[in-house]
Amino acid sequence: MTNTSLQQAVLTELADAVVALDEARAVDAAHEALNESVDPYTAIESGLLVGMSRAGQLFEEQEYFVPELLVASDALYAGLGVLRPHIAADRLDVPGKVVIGVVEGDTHDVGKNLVRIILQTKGFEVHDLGRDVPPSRFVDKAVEVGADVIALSTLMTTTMVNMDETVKLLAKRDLRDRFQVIVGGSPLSKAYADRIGADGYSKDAIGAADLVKRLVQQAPRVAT
Ligand code: B12
Repeated sequence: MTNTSLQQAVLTELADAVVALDEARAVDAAHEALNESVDPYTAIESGLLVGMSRAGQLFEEQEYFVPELLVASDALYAGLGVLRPHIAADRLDVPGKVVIGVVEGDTHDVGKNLVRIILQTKGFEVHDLGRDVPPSRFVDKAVEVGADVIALSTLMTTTMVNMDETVKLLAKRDLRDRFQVIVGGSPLSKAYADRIGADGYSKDAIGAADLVKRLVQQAPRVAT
């Protein structure tokens, strides 16, 4: 096999391991990816995440149910644990602080965790509030740490409204101008971000890091 086809085979194996709900296989495939010099972020995006999206497809077809999805995300995290330390870290010229979390009512945190990991490897100081986070916790934490950016994640159409609620709460407390707000998650779009008055949207984790960098550079804030 050529180098490229070996690398492609490893990406397929990473995806298959997640679909097969097999943590040990995901770990082996992640090591194999590193041995074959596959870029770690490519291994995550074009390997592990492809597997998670196929598992999601099987959920929609009612072949997989919630327990299978939970084990699929365990396999994804197992592979991620091997790959994560190898993602190249950057040094930032403009440091920034980000408060991140999944909005109230939603417990899907794989995407939020990836965004956090990429932001951290890019050098940002990240305060992760976890999942099912009420609007007031985002606002209170951002004030407490003197954040530059509040990053909101959701995967469910039913909980998107809590992004809007968070932006409204900032306005109500006269804090809207103090923080940049960015949103992401699969049901979202730039149009939705604009509609609720957020400062940015990105469809993936790398884009999220570029967005945060741009927003912090545009309006560097001094922590209070
Ligand atoms: C895995 C999964 C689960 C796991 C979650 C495990 C975990 N710890 O996260 C479990 C099994 C727990 C689960 C539970 C449920 N799930 Co579910 N789940 C999924 C699934 C298959 C994959 C989600 C995922 O992890 N994707 C991979 C990540 C990497 O992608 P991502 O989150 O989109 O993140 C990327 C981008 O969006 C972006 N991003 C994400 N956040 C942010 C934030 C910012 C600021 C930025 C800039 C970018 C950004 O960057 C990320 C990386 O590139 C999806 C289907 C799918 N194909 O998406 C359904 C899905 C999201 N689930 C769904 C449902 C309905 C549920 C349940 C209600 C099921 C039930 N009946 O109990 C519960 C929810 C309970 C709750 N209240 O939260 C629906 C939601 C439908 C809707 N209303 O919109 C989906 C779409 C499936 C479907 N088609 O029906 N689920």
